[in-house]
Amino acid sequence: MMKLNSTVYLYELLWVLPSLALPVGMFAVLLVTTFGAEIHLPGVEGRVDPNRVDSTAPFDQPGVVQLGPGQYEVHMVSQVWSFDPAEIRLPVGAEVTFVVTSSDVVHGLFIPYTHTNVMLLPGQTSRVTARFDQPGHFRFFCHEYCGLGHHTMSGEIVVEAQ
Ligand SMILES: [Cu+2]
Repeated sequence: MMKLNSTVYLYELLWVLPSLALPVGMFAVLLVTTFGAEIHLPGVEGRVDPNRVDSTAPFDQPGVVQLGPGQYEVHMVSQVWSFDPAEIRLPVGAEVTFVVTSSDVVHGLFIPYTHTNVMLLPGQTSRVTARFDQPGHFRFFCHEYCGLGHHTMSGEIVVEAQ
């Protein structure tokens, strides 16, 4: 009788320990990615009056600005249901910071094959950096449902070989 009981406890222990190790391990992964790899939710990069986007720098002049050799900034405005600029031309190897806001409702900017995936909130500025090492045409999309024309809200980045 005693032997059976201790075997049962051993089996129980074998199940309990992994069930403790799993959440502890996941928490450790969370700490490493947050503080080690700095993967976290974006903070507030900047504020802009959503009613005055048209007349507030840098959104009064949407487009591509060259900051230095291979360094670019794209000032972009999203609205129902388009991006301004909708076509962006860059040389291959460009490192680009997208500075984007919305002048009406919540939109999103998703550029496949890059790490670019941000929400665009009216009143806030989103800032995200991507590198384009391959020539080609890269479509980008609004990925926050923003009304009837949401599925038509996209643009294109043309990366040109030097
Ligand atoms: Cu949208």
